Amino acid sequence: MATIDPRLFYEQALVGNGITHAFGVPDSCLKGLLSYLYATKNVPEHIVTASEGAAVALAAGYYLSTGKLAVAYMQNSGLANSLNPLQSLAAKEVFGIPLLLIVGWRGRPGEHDEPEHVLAGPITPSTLALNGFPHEVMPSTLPELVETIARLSRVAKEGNTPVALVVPNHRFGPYVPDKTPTDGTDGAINGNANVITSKKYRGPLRAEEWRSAEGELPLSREYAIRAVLKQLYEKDVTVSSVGGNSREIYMVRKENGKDLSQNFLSIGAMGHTYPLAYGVQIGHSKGRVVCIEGDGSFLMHVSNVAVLAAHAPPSLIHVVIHNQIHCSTGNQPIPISTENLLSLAGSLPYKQKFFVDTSEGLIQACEWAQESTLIVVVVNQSVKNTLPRPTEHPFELRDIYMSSFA
Ligand SMILES: Cc1ncc(C[n+]2csc(CCOP(=O)(O)OP(=O)(O)O)c2C)c(N)n1
Repeated sequence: MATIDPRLFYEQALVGNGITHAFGVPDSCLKGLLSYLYATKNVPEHIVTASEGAAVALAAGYYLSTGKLAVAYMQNSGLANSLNPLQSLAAKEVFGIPLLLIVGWRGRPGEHDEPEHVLAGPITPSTLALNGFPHEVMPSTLPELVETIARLSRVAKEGNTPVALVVPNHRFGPYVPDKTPTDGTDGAINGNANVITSKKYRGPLRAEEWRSAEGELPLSREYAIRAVLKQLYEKDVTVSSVGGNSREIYMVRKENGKDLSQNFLSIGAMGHTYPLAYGVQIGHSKGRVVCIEGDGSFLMHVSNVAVLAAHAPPSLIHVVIHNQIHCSTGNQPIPISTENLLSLAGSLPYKQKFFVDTSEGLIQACEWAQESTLIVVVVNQSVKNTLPRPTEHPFELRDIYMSSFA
């Protein structure tokens, strides 16, 4: 069978259909296409993520600020890794965010493959079908493929849904790169950490010290969120994680009589808030994007932060609210000590890092944030007994948020 030239696929099938950005985790079925992307595209046109869920979240965020489809590519083994943000964020039943999955098809029936693909291979199309994601198998000629991508893009946009191109092995021909492949980043790693502490808070504490501070923390999560929202300029937007912090943002906006055009409340996709915010900032040049995330969510897929923060732009600020619990599900402790959480955060490649536990420290950190920034806010565990939940349909929340980028 003749193979498809990856460059022609990118130029004619993707760019020809208005798709210029691709995010994902490599797969051998996509080898030729990936060689082309590695050799010719840089961040943010091509971003290699630590997990497939982050690729979906990036594509979703990119859509919110640009109204354009992006590719999230993966091996079919990684489809399972991406299902949570697909099902609880992008699905037509939730926010209805169109994007194009390109899924390498290992373990295809009739082809000999490794044992780990024996279960997932044959059920790849039915997994997509079961989730209601329209999909097509990659055809073998370029004109057909251009048509297929046009059709899938149309279905994605008209149906507000993720769609998928399933790619059997050996369909892409080789691409011989004319420069050494990179990791897809601009090489910026681990700038100088700028760690400040408030008067009371002394930076990464030992566990014994931390215990003695328990109960004395002045800030609540709600107060921290109010303080961050007050620091926003007119063109700044937020992306917040599942659970109580999004509900507190909702509460504050409603009591101030404001609409939610500045705030994307990510009611699903736990752990994918930072890639989502990163995707939003790709299409947002007029202001900052502030990602407000609980510590449980942050911890869930922190490897994606470890990759993305290295090349995050100055306009992306990550605020992690450390209350030491999964507050939204009944206050279960998060399975990491503050000492270890701060050590972990301290090792991540943001250019500036602030650890604070007072409102003065938090406000100062927001003012000082000039580059890719992390602010860990250590808060107490007091919350209101009842927090409102958005009554608007997610489509309404999506559309009002997207209106702020018009
Ligand atoms: C993938 C996934 N796993 C689990 C949940 C259930 N869940 C909803 S909110 C939440 C806790 C989030 O904790 P954190 O991010 O620390 O925020 P907090 O509730 O403390 O404000 C959990 C576990 C979920 N929504 N999605």
